[in-house]
This record gives sequence, C-alpha cells and structure tokens, in this order.
Amino acid sequence: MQPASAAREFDIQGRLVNIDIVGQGNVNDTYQAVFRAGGSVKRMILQRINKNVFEHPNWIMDNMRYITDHVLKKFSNEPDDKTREWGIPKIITHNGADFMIDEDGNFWRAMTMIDDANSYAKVRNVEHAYEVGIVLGCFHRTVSDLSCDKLHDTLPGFHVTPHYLTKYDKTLDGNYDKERMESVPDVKRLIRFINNRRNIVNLLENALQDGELQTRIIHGDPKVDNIMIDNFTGYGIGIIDLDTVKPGLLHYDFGDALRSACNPAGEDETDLDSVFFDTNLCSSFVEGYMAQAIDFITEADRYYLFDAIHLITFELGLRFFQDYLAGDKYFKVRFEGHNLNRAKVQFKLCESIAANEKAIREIINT
Ligand code: GN1
Ligand code: MG
Repeated sequence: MQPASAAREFDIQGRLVNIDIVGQGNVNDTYQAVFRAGGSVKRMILQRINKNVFEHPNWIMDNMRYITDHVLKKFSNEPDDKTREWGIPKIITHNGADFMIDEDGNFWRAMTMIDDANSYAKVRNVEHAYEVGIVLGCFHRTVSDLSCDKLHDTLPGFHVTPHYLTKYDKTLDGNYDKERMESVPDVKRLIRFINNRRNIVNLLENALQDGELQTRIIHGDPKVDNIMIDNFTGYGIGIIDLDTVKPGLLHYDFGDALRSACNPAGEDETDLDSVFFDTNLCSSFVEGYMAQAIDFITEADRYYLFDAIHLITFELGLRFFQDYLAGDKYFKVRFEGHNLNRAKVQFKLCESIAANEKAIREIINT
C-alpha cells in the first residue's frame, strides 16, 4: 500500500493534503502526513516498520502503549517546573487498534507530532548538549518506577556488544562481499582496529552478570536526532523513536547519547579529521543528565559510565562495518561505501574518547 493510502486508514480527522518523507532513519520508513479539516491542520507521523529488523512489530506497539500511557500520566501529575513543557508521541489508532497491516503484509503505525519543535542530526552547541542530557535523564527518571517485566524484548541481543562481535566474526568466516573485502584498502586497517579491542566487549555484560549493574527500562536509541527541541525556547521537550525501548543497561543509553551529542561533525561526516569527542559538550550533557538522574543513579552505575561511552561507540562502528562487509543488509545506505564511512567515523570517535579518558572520568565523577 502507498504511504498516502496508509495514512488515510488511521483515526485522524480531515482530508489528507500532503505527505512527505521525514528524518534520516537508518531502519524504518518515516513520513509526515498533513490533514486539513476546515481551517485547522493536523500533522501525524506515519511509519512502515522494517520487518527484516523487527521480527514482531506488534511488540513495539505493546511497549509503546505501556510506556506512553505511563509517561503521560506521570507528566500530568508532576508539579509544573515553570520552565518547560514535556511531551511524548501519542499513538494514533486504526479502527481502534494500535497498528495496521496492509494487504501486502506491511506493518504501519501512526503517532502524533510534537508541534513547533525540531530534532537535529548534529549537536549545535553546549546548550543543545545540555538539553539532550536533560531529556534523556527525564526519560529515565519517568520510567524508573516501571517494572521491566511487562516489556517485550523487541530486538534480542540489541546492544549486547559480544553478540555483535560474534555476528561480525561469522561474516568474516565467509558471509562477506568478496569485492569489498579484497579491493578496499581500509578494510584491513579496520579489521586490525577491531582485533585490538576484542578484550573490551564483555565489560558491561560481565558487570551485569556479576550483579554490579541491573537491567532497567532503556530507550535504546537516544541519539541527538531523537531529542525534540522547542523552536521557541530552545529547551528539550521529549524523546521520540520508541521502537527500541526495552529492558537493558542504562549505560547503553548514556553512552549512545554522548557518542552522538559530543561529535559535532555528525555520523555521516566524510572528513575524518573533523571527527572528535568534544569534552565541553560532554560536560554540558552530563550536567543536564545528572540533574534529572540524581535519585536513581548509583555509585556502581557511575563507575561504568566512561566504559559505556567508549564501548557503545565501538559497538556502533562494529555494527556499521559488519553490515558493510555483509553487503548493506541492515542499515539503509545512501551511497556506495556509506556504512564503511559510518564505521570509520565511530572508530575515530572511539580513539578520541580513549585519548580523553581522564577528562571524561573527571566530568562524570564531579
Ligand atoms: C539506527 O533507524 P535509526 O536511525 O533510528 C539503529 C540504532 C543506531 C542508529 C545510528 C533499530 O537507528 O541502533 O544507533 O541507527 N537502530 C536500530 O544512527 O538498529
Ligand atoms: Mg531508532
């Protein structure tokens, strides 16, 4: 079914007057649909879920329903902090159901938009980094009293770093694109880069198994692109893209948000010299995050936060590189070598994080 026809199936008033692709999502297809009823306009986000990635798309919606109901209730009961408004996307139903499956078997879902707010693919300044920290901290805070037991694991193995190394090794064992492996000079260098870091991949999972860290509800993908900023005030409003909300280590979120918010060049930069981990942005993010996290962050959590930033950056580089070698099967690509370039950016960032370890640990511990 075409996106415009799918959009009309959802329970929203008005005539569809426009539909466009939005965002730079690497997995699902996302559209913004505009409906007009008389003099007023309503916008919604429509998504076709990538079923190659999410085996049970209905689980995403069960989780989204559970989380958004809780968060919305919580926001409405919280005292007004007199500065900002919080928001979160609300599900728009299809004949009362939380999703729609079309005649071709495509899985569609729709949700409200956070009006007059934007998200950005790159961090803009220290104020922006602070707001990213505030919003992620607020999300963790508002779900910190929810039990993990009711959530489905929408993507088993997601953010379990050793699992990605195993997948990569299997690809190297023969499931790779031969031409890329043999003719691209950077490939050998990146293989060496990964081999030199094999010893770090179990760090967080070991801490979890030893009982030092606990599983909580995490967002799974808190990059700057998923943090909505109010167009009028510049304050963060909320977090979007709730597909990967699941039980996991809070560290994955903390690390993922920082690897994104402290890289002013962004994930798609082709000039590797301009990719680095900016510790000023890091300080600002941590200040924002900790202001929200004060009641739930433990000493043991804090101890592993540096490792989390380093590890998740390595993990994302590994995921991009594995996908490049496998022939771009998972992440959508916009040009030849896109996944290779993405991997190089994350590995460059990983080196910069390691080089700034002392400064980053100081920021986290003060
Ligand atoms: C993917 O599709 P998107 O852009 O929301 C990926 C994340 C990565 C991110 C990197 C389900 O997110 O894990 O961090 O790309 N999502 C999934 O940009 O794999
Ligand atoms: Mg995502």
